[in-house]
Amino acid sequence: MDTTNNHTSLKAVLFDVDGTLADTEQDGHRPAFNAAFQEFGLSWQWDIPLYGKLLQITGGKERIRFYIEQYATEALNKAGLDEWIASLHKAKTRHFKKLMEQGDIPLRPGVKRLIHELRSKNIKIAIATTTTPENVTYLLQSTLGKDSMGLFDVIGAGDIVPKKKPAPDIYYWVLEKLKLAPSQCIAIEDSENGLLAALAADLPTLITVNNYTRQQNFDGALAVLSDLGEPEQNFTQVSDNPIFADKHWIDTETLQQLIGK
Ligand code: XBP
Ligand code: MG
Repeated sequence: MDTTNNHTSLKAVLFDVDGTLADTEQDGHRPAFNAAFQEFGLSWQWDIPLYGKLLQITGGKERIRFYIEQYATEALNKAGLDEWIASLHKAKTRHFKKLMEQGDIPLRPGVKRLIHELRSKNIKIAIATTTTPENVTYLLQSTLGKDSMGLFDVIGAGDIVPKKKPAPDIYYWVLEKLKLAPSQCIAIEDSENGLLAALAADLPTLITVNNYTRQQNFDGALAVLSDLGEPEQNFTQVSDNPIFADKHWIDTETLQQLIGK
Protein backbone atom coordinates (compact mmCIF):
# COMPACT_ATOMS: atom_id res chain seq x y z
CA MET A 1 0.00 0.00 0.00
CA ASP A 2 1.24 3.46 -0.82
CA THR A 3 1.36 5.24 2.53
CA THR A 4 2.23 8.66 1.10
CA ASN A 5 -0.35 11.26 0.18
CA ASN A 6 1.50 12.74 -2.77
CA HIS A 7 0.18 12.59 -6.29
CA THR A 8 3.36 11.81 -8.18
CA SER A 9 4.26 8.17 -8.14
CA LEU A 10 7.85 7.15 -8.62
CA LYS A 11 8.45 5.68 -12.07
CA ALA A 12 12.23 5.56 -12.37
CA VAL A 13 15.48 5.87 -10.44
CA LEU A 14 18.47 7.32 -12.28
CA PHE A 15 21.78 6.20 -10.80
CA ASP A 16 25.11 7.88 -11.22
CA VAL A 17 27.94 5.31 -11.34
CA ASP A 18 31.32 6.48 -10.03
CA GLY A 19 31.14 7.20 -6.32
CA THR A 20 27.43 6.29 -6.17
CA LEU A 21 27.15 2.63 -7.19
CA ALA A 22 30.71 1.93 -6.04
CA ASP A 23 33.77 3.78 -4.78
CA THR A 24 35.52 3.49 -8.11
CA GLU A 25 37.43 6.77 -8.20
CA GLN A 26 40.22 6.30 -5.64
CA ASP A 27 40.93 2.60 -6.16
CA GLY A 28 39.65 2.04 -9.71
CA HIS A 29 39.98 5.01 -12.04
CA ARG A 30 42.97 6.59 -10.27
CA PRO A 31 45.24 3.50 -10.43
CA ALA A 32 44.03 2.84 -13.99
CA PHE A 33 45.15 6.34 -15.03
CA ASN A 34 48.51 5.77 -13.31
CA ALA A 35 48.98 2.39 -15.03
CA ALA A 36 48.29 4.03 -18.41
CA PHE A 37 50.80 6.79 -17.65
CA GLN A 38 53.42 4.16 -16.85
CA GLU A 39 52.60 2.23 -20.02
CA PHE A 40 53.13 5.43 -22.03
CA GLY A 41 56.50 6.09 -20.32
CA LEU A 42 55.24 9.12 -18.43
CA SER A 43 56.45 10.02 -14.94
CA TRP A 44 53.00 11.37 -13.98
CA GLN A 45 51.61 9.99 -10.70
CA TRP A 46 48.12 10.91 -9.53
CA ASP A 47 48.16 10.41 -5.76
CA ILE A 48 44.98 10.43 -3.65
CA PRO A 49 44.92 14.18 -2.78
CA LEU A 50 45.87 15.29 -6.32
CA TYR A 51 43.18 13.05 -7.80
CA GLY A 52 40.67 14.71 -5.46
CA LYS A 53 41.53 18.06 -7.05
CA LEU A 54 41.36 16.64 -10.57
CA LEU A 55 37.89 15.23 -9.91
CA GLN A 56 36.47 18.73 -10.33
CA ILE A 57 36.77 17.94 -14.05
CA THR A 58 34.41 15.15 -15.10
CA GLY A 59 35.40 12.80 -17.90
CA GLY A 60 38.73 11.02 -18.10
CA LYS A 61 39.95 12.62 -21.34
CA GLU A 62 38.91 16.05 -20.09
CA ARG A 63 40.68 15.34 -16.76
CA ILE A 64 43.94 14.41 -18.53
CA ARG A 65 43.80 17.61 -20.59
CA PHE A 66 43.16 19.67 -17.44
CA TYR A 67 46.14 18.00 -15.73
CA ILE A 68 48.37 18.82 -18.70
CA GLU A 69 47.22 22.45 -18.68
CA GLN A 70 47.82 22.78 -14.93
CA TYR A 71 50.76 20.50 -14.13
CA ALA A 72 52.45 19.16 -17.26
CA THR A 73 52.38 22.01 -19.77
CA GLU A 74 55.32 20.60 -21.77
CA ALA A 75 52.84 18.06 -23.21
CA LEU A 76 50.84 20.90 -24.77
CA ASN A 77 53.44 20.98 -27.56
CA LYS A 78 52.65 17.43 -28.69
CA ALA A 79 51.44 17.19 -32.27
CA GLY A 80 47.95 15.66 -32.36
CA LEU A 81 47.35 16.20 -28.66
CA ASP A 82 43.65 15.24 -28.79
CA GLU A 83 44.43 11.90 -30.48
CA TRP A 84 47.27 11.24 -28.05
CA ILE A 85 44.98 11.91 -25.07
CA ALA A 86 42.37 9.61 -26.61
CA SER A 87 44.88 6.76 -26.97
CA LEU A 88 46.21 7.29 -23.43
CA HIS A 89 42.62 7.21 -22.19
CA LYS A 90 41.95 4.01 -24.15
CA ALA A 91 44.85 2.37 -22.32
CA LYS A 92 43.38 3.66 -19.04
CA THR A 93 40.04 2.00 -19.86
CA ARG A 94 41.89 -1.28 -20.52
CA HIS A 95 43.57 -1.07 -17.12
CA PHE A 96 40.26 -0.18 -15.47
CA LYS A 97 38.73 -3.30 -17.01
CA LYS A 98 41.51 -5.46 -15.51
CA LEU A 99 40.94 -3.92 -12.08
CA MET A 100 37.19 -4.53 -12.29
CA GLU A 101 37.77 -8.13 -13.36
CA GLN A 102 39.80 -8.67 -10.18
CA GLY A 103 36.52 -7.83 -8.40
CA ASP A 104 38.10 -5.80 -5.58
CA ILE A 105 35.61 -2.93 -5.72
CA PRO A 106 32.24 -3.80 -4.18
CA LEU A 107 28.94 -2.01 -4.64
CA ARG A 108 28.20 0.50 -1.90
CA PRO A 109 25.79 -0.43 0.94
CA GLY A 110 22.20 -0.79 -0.18
CA VAL A 111 22.81 -0.56 -3.93
CA LYS A 112 22.21 -4.21 -4.82
CA ARG A 113 19.21 -4.51 -2.50
CA LEU A 114 17.59 -1.34 -3.89
CA ILE A 115 18.16 -2.30 -7.54
CA HIS A 116 16.49 -5.68 -7.03
CA GLU A 117 13.64 -4.12 -5.05
CA LEU A 118 13.00 -1.53 -7.79
CA ARG A 119 12.99 -4.29 -10.39
CA SER A 120 10.48 -6.33 -8.40
CA LYS A 121 8.19 -3.27 -8.13
CA ASN A 122 8.43 -2.46 -11.84
CA ILE A 123 10.11 0.87 -11.22
CA LYS A 124 12.47 1.63 -14.07
CA ILE A 125 16.21 1.77 -13.45
CA ALA A 126 18.58 3.92 -15.46
CA ILE A 127 22.22 4.95 -15.43
CA ALA A 128 23.35 8.54 -16.09
CA THR A 129 27.13 8.85 -15.94
CA THR A 130 30.05 10.60 -17.55
CA THR A 131 32.18 7.48 -17.44
CA THR A 132 33.00 5.45 -20.56
CA PRO A 133 30.18 2.96 -21.39
CA GLU A 134 32.51 -0.07 -21.19
CA ASN A 135 33.37 0.90 -17.60
CA VAL A 136 29.70 0.61 -16.64
CA THR A 137 29.59 -2.88 -18.11
CA TYR A 138 32.82 -3.94 -16.36
CA LEU A 139 31.62 -2.68 -12.98
CA LEU A 140 28.10 -4.10 -13.22
CA GLN A 141 29.24 -7.48 -14.48
CA SER A 142 31.88 -7.81 -11.78
CA THR A 143 29.47 -6.87 -8.98
CA LEU A 144 25.95 -7.88 -10.07
CA GLY A 145 26.77 -10.76 -12.41
CA LYS A 146 27.21 -11.45 -16.12
CA ASP A 147 23.56 -10.81 -17.05
CA SER A 148 23.11 -7.71 -14.91
CA MET A 149 22.98 -5.25 -17.80
CA GLY A 150 19.43 -6.49 -18.34
CA LEU A 151 18.41 -4.99 -14.99
CA PHE A 152 18.74 -1.49 -16.47
CA ASP A 153 16.14 0.06 -18.75
CA VAL A 154 18.37 2.85 -20.05
CA ILE A 155 22.12 3.38 -19.83
CA GLY A 156 23.42 6.85 -20.65
CA ALA A 157 27.22 7.09 -20.46
CA GLY A 158 30.33 8.92 -21.63
CA ASP A 159 30.59 10.75 -24.94
CA ILE A 160 26.99 9.98 -25.93
CA VAL A 161 26.34 13.65 -25.16
CA PRO A 162 28.90 16.34 -25.99
CA LYS A 163 28.76 18.15 -22.63
CA LYS A 164 29.48 16.14 -19.49
CA LYS A 165 28.28 16.86 -15.95
CA PRO A 166 27.75 19.45 -14.45
CA ALA A 167 25.85 20.02 -17.71
CA PRO A 168 22.43 18.36 -17.55
CA ASP A 169 22.74 16.78 -21.03
CA ILE A 170 23.18 13.16 -19.92
CA TYR A 171 20.07 13.46 -17.73
CA TYR A 172 18.06 14.99 -20.59
CA TRP A 173 19.19 12.11 -22.80
CA VAL A 174 18.15 9.46 -20.25
CA LEU A 175 14.79 11.14 -19.50
CA GLU A 176 14.04 11.27 -23.21
CA LYS A 177 14.77 7.53 -23.56
CA LEU A 178 12.64 6.76 -20.49
CA LYS A 179 9.86 8.98 -21.83
CA LEU A 180 9.29 10.30 -18.32
CA ALA A 181 9.05 13.73 -16.73
CA PRO A 182 11.75 14.55 -14.16
CA SER A 183 9.10 14.85 -11.43
CA GLN A 184 8.34 11.12 -11.86
CA CYS A 185 11.95 10.20 -11.20
CA ILE A 186 14.68 10.52 -8.63
CA ALA A 187 18.41 10.82 -9.31
CA ILE A 188 20.99 9.36 -6.93
CA GLU A 189 24.35 11.13 -7.04
CA ASP A 190 27.52 11.42 -4.96
CA SER A 191 29.08 14.71 -6.10
CA GLU A 192 28.39 18.41 -6.47
CA ASN A 193 28.97 18.17 -10.23
CA GLY A 194 26.47 15.34 -10.41
CA LEU A 195 23.93 17.23 -8.28
CA LEU A 196 24.27 20.34 -10.47
CA ALA A 197 23.63 18.23 -13.58
CA ALA A 198 20.58 16.52 -12.08
CA LEU A 199 19.09 19.74 -10.66
CA ALA A 200 19.58 21.54 -13.97
CA ALA A 201 17.45 18.76 -15.51
CA ASP A 202 14.82 19.40 -12.77
CA LEU A 203 15.37 16.03 -11.15
CA PRO A 204 14.74 15.53 -7.45
CA THR A 205 18.11 14.29 -6.20
CA LEU A 206 19.32 12.19 -3.29
CA ILE A 207 23.01 12.36 -2.37
CA THR A 208 25.14 9.59 -0.90
CA VAL A 209 28.59 11.00 -0.13
CA ASN A 210 32.05 9.44 -0.15
CA ASN A 211 35.48 10.54 1.04
CA TYR A 212 36.09 12.70 -2.02
CA THR A 213 32.71 14.45 -1.92
CA ARG A 214 31.71 14.71 1.77
CA GLN A 215 32.67 18.41 2.05
CA GLN A 216 31.04 19.54 -1.20
CA ASN A 217 28.02 21.82 -1.48
CA PHE A 218 24.78 19.87 -1.78
CA ASP A 219 22.28 22.72 -1.58
CA GLY A 220 19.11 21.70 -3.38
CA ALA A 221 19.41 17.97 -2.65
CA LEU A 222 16.42 16.17 -1.10
CA ALA A 223 18.73 14.60 1.48
CA VAL A 224 22.42 13.94 2.01
CA LEU A 225 23.30 10.51 3.43
CA SER A 226 26.42 8.48 4.09
CA ASP A 227 25.11 5.73 1.78
CA LEU A 228 21.82 3.99 0.94
CA GLY A 229 22.03 1.88 4.08
CA GLU A 230 20.82 -1.60 4.88
CA PRO A 231 18.34 -2.77 7.54
CA GLU A 232 21.34 -4.20 9.39
CA GLN A 233 23.81 -1.43 8.44
CA ASN A 234 21.98 1.90 8.69
CA PHE A 235 23.03 5.07 6.89
CA THR A 236 23.93 8.23 8.77
CA GLN A 237 22.50 11.57 7.76
CA VAL A 238 24.89 14.31 6.66
CA SER A 239 22.01 16.79 6.55
CA ASP A 240 18.93 16.13 8.68
CA ASN A 241 15.66 15.21 7.01
CA PRO A 242 12.63 14.38 9.21
CA ILE A 243 11.55 11.67 6.74
CA PHE A 244 14.29 9.52 8.21
CA ALA A 245 13.24 9.88 11.86
CA ASP A 246 12.59 6.16 12.13
CA LYS A 247 13.86 4.74 8.86
CA HIS A 248 17.57 4.31 8.24
CA TRP A 249 17.87 2.64 4.87
CA ILE A 250 16.59 3.67 1.46
CA ASP A 251 13.87 1.61 -0.16
CA THR A 252 11.14 2.38 -2.70
CA GLU A 253 8.87 3.69 0.02
CA THR A 254 11.40 6.27 1.24
CA LEU A 255 12.22 7.32 -2.33
CA GLN A 256 8.50 7.79 -2.95
CA GLN A 257 8.20 9.88 0.23
CA LEU A 258 11.17 12.00 -0.83
CA ILE A 259 9.73 12.91 -4.22
CA GLY A 260 6.26 13.42 -2.73
CA LYS A 261 7.44 16.14 -0.37
C1 XBP B 1 32.66 10.18 -13.25
C2 XBP B 1 33.76 10.74 -14.01
C3 XBP B 1 34.53 9.86 -14.87
C4 XBP B 1 35.41 8.88 -14.16
C5 XBP B 1 36.39 8.27 -15.14
O1 XBP B 1 31.75 11.21 -12.89
O2 XBP B 1 34.02 11.92 -13.96
O3 XBP B 1 35.34 10.65 -15.68
O4 XBP B 1 36.17 9.55 -13.17
O5 XBP B 1 35.77 7.70 -16.24
P1 XBP B 1 30.23 10.88 -12.52
P2 XBP B 1 36.33 7.91 -17.72
O6 XBP B 1 30.28 9.93 -11.35
O7 XBP B 1 29.64 12.18 -12.10
O8 XBP B 1 29.57 10.32 -13.72
O9 XBP B 1 37.82 7.89 -17.64
O10 XBP B 1 35.78 6.75 -18.50
O11 XBP B 1 35.80 9.24 -18.19
MG1 MG C 1 29.72 10.29 -9.37
